[in-house]
Amino acid sequence: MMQRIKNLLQEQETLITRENIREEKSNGIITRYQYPVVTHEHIPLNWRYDFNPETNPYCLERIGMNAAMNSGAIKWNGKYLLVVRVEGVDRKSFFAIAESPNGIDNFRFWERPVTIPDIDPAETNVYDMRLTAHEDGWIYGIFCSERLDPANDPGDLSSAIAQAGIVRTKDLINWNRLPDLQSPGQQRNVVLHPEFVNGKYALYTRPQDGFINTGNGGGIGWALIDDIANAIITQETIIDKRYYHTIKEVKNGEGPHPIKTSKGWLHLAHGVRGCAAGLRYVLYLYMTALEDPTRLIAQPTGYLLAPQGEERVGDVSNVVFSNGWIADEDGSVYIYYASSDTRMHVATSTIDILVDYCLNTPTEGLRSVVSVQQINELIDKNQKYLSHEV
Ligand code: M1P
Repeated sequence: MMQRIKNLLQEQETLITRENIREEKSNGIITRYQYPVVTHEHIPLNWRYDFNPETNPYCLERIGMNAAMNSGAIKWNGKYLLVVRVEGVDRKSFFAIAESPNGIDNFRFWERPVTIPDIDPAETNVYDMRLTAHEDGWIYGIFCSERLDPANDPGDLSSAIAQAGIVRTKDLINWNRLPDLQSPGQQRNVVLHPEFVNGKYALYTRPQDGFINTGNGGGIGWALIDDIANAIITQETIIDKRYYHTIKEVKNGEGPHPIKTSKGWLHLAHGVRGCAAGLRYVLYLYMTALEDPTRLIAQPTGYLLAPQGEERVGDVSNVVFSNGWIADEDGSVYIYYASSDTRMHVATSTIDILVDYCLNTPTEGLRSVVSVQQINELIDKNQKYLSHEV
């Protein structure tokens, strides 16, 4: 093998096995870590280089990788798995599984990328898979399936159609493809609820008028599906609305499927607002009732996690996005998020802390005057503690 390949393998091994370090500074709700957990540099070298000196005498990278981002997550056989959205330098995304023994470092890709059965030659790009181990016994992956809009004017090579592709597996190696979700409009950020509801499959949806703009799509939706092998949305209700002058004014989308807690379903989502720099994506939490996952019971104001430091910059700057988290048996929660459509990170917390945050953070008041009122209420509550100190 060429010496350069040996050196590259060595460098990659050092990157993969680097210990991740907890950041000391925390608001008590989540803990960030110093290094991204997966980057395009983690992608195996034998996917990128031809190791044969005869056919690659200059030892050039033959297939370049651009990003490792928006990843689904699941705990599987005691390991923490990410179904990473890998994006090549050709702008095409595909899925590949990276596995870690502890959830915070040592993520290593499996031998080969995931092979998704091809059911339509017009499908051009696939991305952002949400994994759900459903009570029916299958593990489902729902992802965005994208193609050029056939109704485009000639010369318009940008307007596209987003719809939800559905696969299922029992071993995360062999994936069966089901027909795409049929929806009256476009869909991105579709997520399968892990339990049957009224005997039906339940989906979190994100109705949108166009490929980028949600238009009249009022927020995160909910739809019951009779047959997952022929999934059709007949009725959709909005359960988490968008509001003027909030972090989700422009659009929002369900992250991974919600975690079941004793106090309700705990949801992670992204919210988007516009500003002079473009769109700003942040992550937020909300809760719905156990017996009725469509009924909101907690809407803590503002964001849980926003891009900071190097997270702010990347291919699509000022973005954090999550479609994967893992709730461990001991109550720990690993929130996997991508920054700026470029790299993957982890933030940790616990179910108890996240539920406490949801139930006891003031609710969005929609006006500055309410924000000031909320601060004054907290100051008043704290008075007696301050006087004790003095
Ligand atoms: O570029 C930011 C994100 O934009 C889209 O998300 P949404 O549909 O909510 O706007 C997706 O393309 C996502 O992959 C991307 O990270």
